[in-house]
Amino acid sequence: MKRELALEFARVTEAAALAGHHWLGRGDKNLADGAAVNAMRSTLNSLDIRGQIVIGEGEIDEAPMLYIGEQVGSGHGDEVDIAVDPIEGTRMTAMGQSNALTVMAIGNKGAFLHAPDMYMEKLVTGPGAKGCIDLDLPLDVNLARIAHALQKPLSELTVAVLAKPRHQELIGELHQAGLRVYAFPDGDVAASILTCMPDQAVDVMYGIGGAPEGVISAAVISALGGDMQARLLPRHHVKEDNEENRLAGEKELSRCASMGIEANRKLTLSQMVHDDDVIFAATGITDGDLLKGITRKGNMATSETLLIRGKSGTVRRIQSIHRLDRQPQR
Ligand code: VTB
Ligand code: MG
Ligand code: MG
Repeated sequence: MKRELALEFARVTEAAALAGHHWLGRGDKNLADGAAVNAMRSTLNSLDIRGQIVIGEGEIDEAPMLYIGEQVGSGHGDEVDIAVDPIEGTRMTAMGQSNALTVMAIGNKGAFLHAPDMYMEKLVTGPGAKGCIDLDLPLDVNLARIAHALQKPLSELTVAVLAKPRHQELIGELHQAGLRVYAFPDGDVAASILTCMPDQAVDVMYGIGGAPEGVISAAVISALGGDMQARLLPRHHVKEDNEENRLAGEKELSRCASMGIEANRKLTLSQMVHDDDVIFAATGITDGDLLKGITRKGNMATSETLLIRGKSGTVRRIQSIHRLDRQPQR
């Protein structure tokens, strides 16, 4: 992949974040998502790449997707696989809450695991504890190993956990065990990245969220030298075990079978991302721990983008001022 492409991808997430931000606080997740999807698609199509969407999103959020298998780009140039989440945090965008972002990971053909849109259990840690995690072992063993690797007592370990009902008991247990919990309402891609950022307190991210976002997280965690393991879970093992969820879960399991991956089985980082030549771009839509959100004043908008190249491990933050009255016609 040509290095110059990295900046082009930053322009893609900027465009999607700006479009999504237009619907900030208007109570409609799908309008926000649709706008971000359209902006992402048209910006991607303006690039000289032969791209294929391998990770999109849809069923979990019932969102308008950049669908899996969709071809993007001019049809000339590098052949790349693309994993997208045009808005990670549609609810936050619709409700005017923090931590919403646009994310995208690009790799060479075949770089990413092709996972169906279902739930995924994820355990993520930074470079300091790489090689210490094993999702087949109990969480407390993993946390003890991570604390040991980071040379700190468990009481100094900060674990980020999605604050969903399914994790309530776990959060209580972590408190009981004397750990510090960062319980965040939504957005586990951003929370996963915090584990690799030297200026952030989060050491571990654990919990069940979306599988597409899990593969995107794996791409950026591998680029940043952190570690991650995961496990695909059918809906009825995550949500209430009722008929509707069991039916949906059975469907997910048969999709797994047809894609040649097993659910309920540990996936290592290298099984999710096969190649470290990845580019990751994320632009903040609303203010968060990782990125500043979009601001608008008349025809001017500002954005902040995180741009990471796996090959060099370089992390860039790009602050932009956009003139909305001078956007190119694509
Ligand atoms: C959300 C969201 C996450 O997964 O938790 C979602 O906040 C799925 O969980 O960032 P629910 O269906 O229980 O809301 C993510 O989108 C991604 O992992
Ligand atoms: Mg989304
Ligand atoms: Mg999402």
